Amino acid sequence: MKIAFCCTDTRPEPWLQGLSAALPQADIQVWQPGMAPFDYAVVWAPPQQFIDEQPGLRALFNIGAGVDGLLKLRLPPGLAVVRLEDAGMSVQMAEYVCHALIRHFREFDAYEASARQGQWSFRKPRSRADFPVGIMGLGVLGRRVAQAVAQFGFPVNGWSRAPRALDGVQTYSGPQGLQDFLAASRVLVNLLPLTPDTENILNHDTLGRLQPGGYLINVARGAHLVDADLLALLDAGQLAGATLDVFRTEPLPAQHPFWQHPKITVTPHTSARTLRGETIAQVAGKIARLARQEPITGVVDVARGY
Ligand code: NDP
Ligand code: OXD
Repeated sequence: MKIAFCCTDTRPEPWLQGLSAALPQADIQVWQPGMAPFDYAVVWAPPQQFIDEQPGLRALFNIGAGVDGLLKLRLPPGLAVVRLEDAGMSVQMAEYVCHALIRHFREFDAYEASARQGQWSFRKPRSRADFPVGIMGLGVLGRRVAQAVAQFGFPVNGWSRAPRALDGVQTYSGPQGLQDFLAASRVLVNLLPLTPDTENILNHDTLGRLQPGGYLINVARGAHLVDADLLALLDAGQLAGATLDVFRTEPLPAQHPFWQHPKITVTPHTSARTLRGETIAQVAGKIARLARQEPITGVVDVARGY
């Protein structure tokens, strides 16, 4: 079988080595324009030319969880698009969200400021009951994050498209459940895929429905958030702060107001990185299953967008 590797901004050699070790019978090559047909492809942000030149692919393996970028390309109808399912990302996401949440809840920024001034000053303890955490998206990553947050004793709400039941989580679903979900939450964690239904979902109306002193943690995609609406709510004192890992334009442009805003923490799209070893094991396992005509999980519903 022939496998193309076509990943922008990724050094191919260690991937080729790892994939070849996992699939010794496969012929794996870095794609170049004009190459003969491949059976499968391992991709991240491939050019349209790659898709156009390889109409006979059996499956496209995205080495990330989100496929919004891939689905912007013109794909042949019926091509199986396969996303990464966890592969070591959910625990990273849980670490990141719990860190941001606890840093805010325990007021570590204020303690750091006091320490810089040599001040030994306590702050009044706050109650977890006053900081219900709402998680948008109860998929592979959202469920792991919900579990981790619940372990710390915060009340946890979750919102998904279809109704979901999750131990220790008050769940809501669909457009009809959104307002109640937001009204029940003070800290909002976004783990939705970016689709036509979810673009701009973090806006003045939705963020304004959070409990007073709301806090946003956006770890999904920059286009979920209306930047100006977040700034307006922070500056009006309606939201207490935000931790943002993803942005409409990445890298975040040097002049963007998020960089300098005192209530915003910026990180460079690093909350859950693709881990090469886990990813190769998952992708190679699925290619082997497909080659044996067995079913696989993680196939994206292209019409739904995730
Ligand atoms: P999943 O596909 O497993 O889960 C998606 C969840 O979102 C599901 O619960 C789904 O509902 C829900 N959802 C989708 N559309 C809607 C909607 N219109 N209304 C309500 N709920 C909706 O995705 P993952 O958990 O694996 O990943 C989530 C996202 O995280 C990725 O798409 C990616 O954008 C982002 N990501 C960011 C990373 C980073 O480093 N910052 C790293 C990895 C991922 P239902 O359960 O009903 O289907
Ligand atoms: C992903 C990402 O979707 O890294 O996997 O954002």
